[in-house]
Amino acid sequence: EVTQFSEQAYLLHGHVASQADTILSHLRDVIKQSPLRQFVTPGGGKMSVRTSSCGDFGWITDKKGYRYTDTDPITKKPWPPMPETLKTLAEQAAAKCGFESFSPNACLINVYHPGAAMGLHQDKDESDFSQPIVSFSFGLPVTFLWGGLKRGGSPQKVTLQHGDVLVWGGPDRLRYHGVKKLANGQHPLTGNVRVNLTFRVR
Ligand code: MD3
Ligand code: FE
Repeated sequence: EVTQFSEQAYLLHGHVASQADTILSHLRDVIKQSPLRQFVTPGGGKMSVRTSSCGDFGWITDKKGYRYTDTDPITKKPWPPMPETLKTLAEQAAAKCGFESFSPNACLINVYHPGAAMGLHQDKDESDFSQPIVSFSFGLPVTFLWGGLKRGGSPQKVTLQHGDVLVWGGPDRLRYHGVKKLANGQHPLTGNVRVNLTFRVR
């Protein structure tokens, strides 16, 4: 079942739920090589979300700013490769929404514990905004917020659940978005956390 929010913004309900076990085991492998960490933003605040990356590039932030790098600043080694199954699933989801030539080279892994949230922001650290962003959600549900192309106004709310896939492209690629504070809970596959993957072209 597909919900279209806007011109080129789609929610594929439970689309990767049946592959969750496989995907999560690939992720456990990735974060053994490049551990989850809480970044400090240029403003000096520590992010509540725990993050890692896989693929040719990973997203980082520090006092100097937000950017993609080809090495993990903790391990000083290249980011772990993007598991082929994950890349293929992301490409298939994008294709279902009309993005036939999507080939992500970065996958950002966000892990939310209860209390973690992500404020409204735009994803602007990539070089080609004509490329969509594909996200997979696992584990605990959260309220996702999506707004307009400018700050201000009240964002729309939608619950993201285990196995849900979002695809944002075209004009919707630059919408403000975020997630509300994660509530306590338990999920059979992830325990007390929510896991979000975002596949991008740097
Ligand atoms: C809409 N992550 O990593 S995923 C992020 O749940 C991020 O961890 C959130 O925002 C999370 O940057 C939301 C869904 C998502 C991702 C990117 C988008 C929605 C988007 C880019 C543009 C518009
Ligand atoms: Fe984002």
